[in-house]
Amino acid sequence: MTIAVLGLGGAGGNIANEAAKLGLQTAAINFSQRDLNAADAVKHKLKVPGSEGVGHDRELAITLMQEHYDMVVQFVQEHFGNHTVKVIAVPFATGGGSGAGMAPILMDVMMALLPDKVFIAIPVLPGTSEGAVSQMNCSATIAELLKLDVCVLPVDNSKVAGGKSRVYEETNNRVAGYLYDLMSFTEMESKNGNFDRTDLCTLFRQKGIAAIAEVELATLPKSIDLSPQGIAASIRASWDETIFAPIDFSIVRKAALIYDGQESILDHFDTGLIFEPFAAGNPLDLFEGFYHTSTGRVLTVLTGLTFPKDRFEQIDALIEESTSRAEVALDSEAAEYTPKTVNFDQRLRKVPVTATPARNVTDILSKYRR
Ligand SMILES: Nc1nc2c(ncn2[C@@H]2O[C@H](COP(=O)(O)OP(=O)(O)OP(=O)(O)O)[C@@H](O)[C@H]2O)c(=O)[nH]1
Ligand SMILES: [Mg+2]
Repeated sequence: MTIAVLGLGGAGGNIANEAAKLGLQTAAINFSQRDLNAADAVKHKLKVPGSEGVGHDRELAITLMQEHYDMVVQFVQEHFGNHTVKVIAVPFATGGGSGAGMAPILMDVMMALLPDKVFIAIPVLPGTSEGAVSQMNCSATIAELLKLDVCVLPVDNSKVAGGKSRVYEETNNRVAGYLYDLMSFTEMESKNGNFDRTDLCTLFRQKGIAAIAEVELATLPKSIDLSPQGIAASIRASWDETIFAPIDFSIVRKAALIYDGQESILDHFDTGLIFEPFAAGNPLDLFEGFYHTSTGRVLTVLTGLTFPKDRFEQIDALIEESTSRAEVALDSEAAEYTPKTVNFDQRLRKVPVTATPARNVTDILSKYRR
């Protein structure tokens, strides 16, 4: 099994669960036993002691992780230390506490202890309608992750339309599906060019931001242009429609271009045209795979991309906006409440001189006895 999935926190466990259903090797770590129970297809689970969930308190997750890191490290080594595991994908939400707190420390430690493995951090960015705490957890987590020498594949909840359940279902299934597909391609054989295990590892050993995109050439409208220009345009359009953070088109270091479809259009793939949006002279290292089991699916993986500044400026703006709103609320009279009774005619409040005796709980309860 080349790719294993280690889910951290609730969202991470959900993604690992989808991967487990596809047959990938998986494990999950959480402070919440209930979240772990929900990931019912995941075989190996670790409940870290100290708290039942951390309720978005990322600092608490970090402290507990520091206290219990021995057991966590031992768990990961036990299940993923095996030499058949080459790539460890680590999905987790950045907006919560558990996964967001655990991920940077755990990855930092595991990368030092298992230097032969390739790690992929898969942080989930909160939707733009989520609260300031989620946005703050997100920016703090990403800042820590970027300091590590690791490939970061940020899933972006704001890229999928619809309610929470639809967003989660779509993103979780796609992430698990892509990991599964990439692994499957490395196990297939083709006379026209293989995307092998070494390619997969080299691709993801690249530090920086990553994205995965797909397009089905066969399901595009009949008028689809299968000329080199047409195919390149379809692939480039798929880069704008991923479930991952928006792509910054300054630099791409490595890429995989995997085509699974009719052999006859193979010659129409012009990589110069396809990668044109990236500034000329990019030191792109391209891995290709051409298979013929499907009707025309193109999967592209881009790694070593530059940081999606605009998306994070949006997160910073959401944090600032909510911080300034909170400050206004604290400063203004709006935060004070003036009870109407203050202006009430005080004569009406005169209490009879004979005080009523204090009532005890038993008295009150006795009123309700049947
Ligand atoms: N894509 C996706 N996002 C999710 C999913 N579940 C939760 N989220 C997102 O993740 C954030 C909440 O993170 P959780 O994973 O629930 O948090 P946690 O790591 O368990 O941490 P605590 O619950 O605070 O202990 C929310 O902001 C959502 O944006 C999921 O299954 N898929
Ligand atoms: Mg949780």
